[in-house]
Amino acid sequence: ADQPTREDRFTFGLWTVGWPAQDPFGPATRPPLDPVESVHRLSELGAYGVTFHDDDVVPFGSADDERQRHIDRFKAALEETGLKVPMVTTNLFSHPVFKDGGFTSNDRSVRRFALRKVMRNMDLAAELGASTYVMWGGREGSESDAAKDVVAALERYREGVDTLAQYVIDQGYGLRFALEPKPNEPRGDILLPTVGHALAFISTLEHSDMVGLNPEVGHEQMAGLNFVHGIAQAMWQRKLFHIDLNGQRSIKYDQDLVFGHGDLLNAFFLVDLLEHGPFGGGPAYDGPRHFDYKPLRTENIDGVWASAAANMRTYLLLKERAAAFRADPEVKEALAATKVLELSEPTLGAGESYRDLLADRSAYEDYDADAAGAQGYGVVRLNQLALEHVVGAR
Ligand code: 3MF
Ligand code: MG
Ligand code: MG
Ligand code: MG
Repeated sequence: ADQPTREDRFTFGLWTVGWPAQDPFGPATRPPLDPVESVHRLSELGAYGVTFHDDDVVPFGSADDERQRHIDRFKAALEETGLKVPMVTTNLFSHPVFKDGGFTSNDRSVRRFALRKVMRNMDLAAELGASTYVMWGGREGSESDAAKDVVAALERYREGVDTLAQYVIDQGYGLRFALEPKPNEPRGDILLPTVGHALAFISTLEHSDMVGLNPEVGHEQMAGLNFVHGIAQAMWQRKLFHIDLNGQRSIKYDQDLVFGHGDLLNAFFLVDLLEHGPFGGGPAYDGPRHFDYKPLRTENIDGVWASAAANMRTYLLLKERAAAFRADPEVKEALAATKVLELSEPTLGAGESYRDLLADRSAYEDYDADAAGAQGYGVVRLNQLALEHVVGAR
């Protein structure tokens, strides 16, 4: 059960296994990896698909014939393996032209170049049958509050996303956009820093129905936030279009650890929510289980493939543990004792208005607040049951 199959729909960014492990303090520790090799290896490991930035497949600045040659090789590998490309994205962060941003660069010509770069890659995404187009605005931000008019930048961000949505509509592409929030790194502060900021931004868009989120575990945790809460809100607003799974240990640089190698208990509740939906009912997540991690700089190429396998195995183990947790009669009883399910009951009765509430003496005048305040919710017992399932003690 912990051997991944295509039905598990695990996907990997080409840039994840392909990261040669250069960092700000030292050069690469691994040779470059051919995307064609990655496709074959990931397929053998049981992955369902791969995702990529334009520049992961076609080096920036390639001439047209060179570009086509790269695309053809990549497509041939997809055909040989049967791997899918459910999501595609754009690199608007590596080339120096984007050092002050893509959609929100102060330089208008850069913004126009960025939109063209995205449109060109969207054509390829549609051709490969992708359904999600991710936008991570890693250079959209600033280090100085003097050097960026954030109000104007958000207006340009909105203009950019709406322009691209119109392009999708006019071309008849089956693409939806997923914005990926991140609080910082590489910019000192990045625009749309959290799930909540991005959801608020989406509500201002002309084509807001076509735009959702691609939240990343580590990005929310870098901001000290609870990823499960962020995912729950995205689900509640029907905006969980895609997900970046990985691990992060507290508020520090973006670690991109293997999934589960950060906050394990939070990862368990995440898998539980994705697989089963909310405790009180509601749809589960039905998109790809996408890993955006970095094989540690200490690893050689064998370690790269071992770490890719570790992501999937961890997910499957947590999925199995979550199923056991949900099926455990003692957990069911503890959930009821904690009143978790009572939260699904509307606060007002059917047809009841605030007038009826005002007339209900039992709700206020005769209410025993001290008795309600004295009750225990049994949260620790429930949490311990979860922990015991995670460590295999139950
Ligand atoms: C950076 C990221 C990005 C995005 C990627 C796909 C390079 O922290 O997470 O990875 O996930 O651009 O949209
Ligand atoms: Mg990350
Ligand atoms: Mg990231
Ligand atoms: Mg990511």
